[in-house]
Amino acid sequence: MKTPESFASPVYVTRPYLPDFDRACERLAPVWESAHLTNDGPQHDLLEREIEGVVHGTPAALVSSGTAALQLAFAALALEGEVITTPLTAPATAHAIAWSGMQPVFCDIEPERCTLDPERIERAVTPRTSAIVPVHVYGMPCFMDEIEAVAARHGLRVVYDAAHAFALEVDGVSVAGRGDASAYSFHATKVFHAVEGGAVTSRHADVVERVRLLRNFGIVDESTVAFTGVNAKMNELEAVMGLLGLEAIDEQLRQRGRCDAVYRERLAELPGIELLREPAGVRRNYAYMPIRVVEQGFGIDRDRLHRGLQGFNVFARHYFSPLCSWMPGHREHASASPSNLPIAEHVAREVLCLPLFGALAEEDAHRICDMIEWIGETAC
Ligand code: T4K
Repeated sequence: MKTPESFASPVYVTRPYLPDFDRACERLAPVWESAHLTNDGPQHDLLEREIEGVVHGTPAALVSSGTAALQLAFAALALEGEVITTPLTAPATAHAIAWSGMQPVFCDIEPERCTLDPERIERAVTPRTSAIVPVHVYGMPCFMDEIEAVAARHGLRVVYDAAHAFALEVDGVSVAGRGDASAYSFHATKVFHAVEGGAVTSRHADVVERVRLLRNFGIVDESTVAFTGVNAKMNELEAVMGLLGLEAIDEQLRQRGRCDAVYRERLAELPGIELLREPAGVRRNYAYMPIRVVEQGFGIDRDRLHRGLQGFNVFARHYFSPLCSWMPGHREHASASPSNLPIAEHVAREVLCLPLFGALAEEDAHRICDMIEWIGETAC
């Protein structure tokens, strides 16, 4: 096989969607004219309503980040004690639990989608457990029916970390209304973004109302502060970026889907490369393109492939290694023991997320597959 040609400029794991600059200026003009920059401005309120449309009418409250969405959802539900979660996630998930004064208790994942294993959750429940925080990691929906059945048996709340789940639907229904709440991230690296930002969605309208107060110090009006809130508001500039992003989201998702299809077609049969199975009945959002590099089949391990791709100017990422259970502040807990998390430990050593974003051309995805094939063939 001929040595593939490197990309002239770096290809990152993701690239945020940027609207046309003149269009952005046009949409920003009303903000300049009104000088209303934050605190429930008109752009903010418009985006909040648009997001409720995306999640099929589930009530939604915009916040300043996905991390704030988790923390405010926990506060709105008055969670305490222990919270069962996955170690294969961004630090934000476990950190948000800890910053809320709770103990993250790690439970292993299942290998099909790399989400929390419902069968293992039950063993982690103690009298101190108040909730389960599953993550729709890589945009793969969790096994929600099974998880919610465990929660119902033990009287636990379920807060989904939906940072990767924008526009994700199962059997035609948005995942936003599942459990007691979902926490979305609208960070620049996400499928849909507002530069920074996030949202709490919940089928319980009172939970969303509480988040709306919590994000603004608990202020009800000029004379009334209901409780101890915080500043977790999205501002008008971010809201405009979000509104502009929504104008292009369908095409962004379609292009991600086209590249995902190229990767799947080209890599499915490659020895030593494993893909997550596409679940039936799911409207995917193609948030990430995780592959597993099995050294025995591929010839070299994940880290060597990672470095090999860098040699071609391709900057894949090993999300989510380190596992949260390896991090100081979390690794001391008994549930963080590798023997408790065998599948997550395995995945963390093999996973590599390939570039996937709306501006990636199918041709580029093909070139990245050529590079992976070449690295595998020549490295042995
Ligand atoms: N739950 C889960 C499961 C999450 O994944 C996250 C966030 C959260 C909760 C919390 O949500 P937020 O509070 O962040 O809203 C990134 C993001 O910073 C983080 O939001 C995200 N997860 C995590 C998975 O990824 P890094 O450290 O990998 O980002 P960084 O700066 O290395 O960016 C990755 C690549 O993206 C760069 O190589 C180039 C490209 N990029 C990035 C940014 C920020 C751009 O092209 N432009 C940009 O502005 O954490």
